[in-house]
Amino acid sequence: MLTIAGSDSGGGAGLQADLRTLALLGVHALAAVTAVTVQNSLGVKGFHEVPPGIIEGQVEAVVTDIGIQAAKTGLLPSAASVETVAGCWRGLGLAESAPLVVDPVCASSRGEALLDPAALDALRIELFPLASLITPNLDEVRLLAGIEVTDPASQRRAARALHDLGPRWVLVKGGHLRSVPRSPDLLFDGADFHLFDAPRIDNVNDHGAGDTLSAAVAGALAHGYPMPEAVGFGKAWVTACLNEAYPLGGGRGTVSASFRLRT
Ligand code: PXL
Repeated sequence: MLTIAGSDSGGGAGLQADLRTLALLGVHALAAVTAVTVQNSLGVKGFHEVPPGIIEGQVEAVVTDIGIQAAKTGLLPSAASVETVAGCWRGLGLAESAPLVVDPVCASSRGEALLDPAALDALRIELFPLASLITPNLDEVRLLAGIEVTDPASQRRAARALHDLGPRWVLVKGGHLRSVPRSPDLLFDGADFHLFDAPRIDNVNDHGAGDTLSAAVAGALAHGYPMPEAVGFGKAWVTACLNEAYPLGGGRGTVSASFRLRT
């Protein structure tokens, strides 16, 4: 499968989280790099966007030669990069052949803004209609749908509003829903709601959790799981990874799938 994502030099989130997750799921990961972040456990210090033509070249090179069963997007750092990926999807006819998970990365888990308003518009207008699944957290729901999710009713309202933008499925993640004791993720296909409820793991070392979830879901789709089962797998996976998260440097550490390496 293909991940289209940014590099995190701290090794916690982004492309590095995707590659780690997919390797453990037995999925060969093709990688189109969208941005290089200068980052450590304390924060994002710098940023270099990969030119859209090079993003397009990477996608086209691997899709036309190797082929994909599924794909995910992580950080798409500008409107131009979002439009480029959407253009590749339409041009290569991928919407029909490979499920696309769009993780609408808008801010880091430390709250640092990573996208400007034009890029948010491009996500909504160009990419969401091509997505099999979008996986916003509650900060991203606020930025993308203008809805403040505070309880299960507003979580359902947000899922409907985001579904209206065109993705086949929406997963409104509940990890940041502080009004309830657990972490309820709500999946919606325009007709039915599926709730994926798990214990909230209050681990400060949660860098890369969202990327790990969307990579695990996309990896499960690549293995042929139907969407609700793929989301259930991803939710269980990221919960286990939060349980084993470890500290790094002087700031925030990262989620870990070391449980997978025990015999
Ligand atoms: O976790 C979201 C994310 C994704 N991709 C990159 C990031 C981050 C958060 O910092 O740096 C490259």
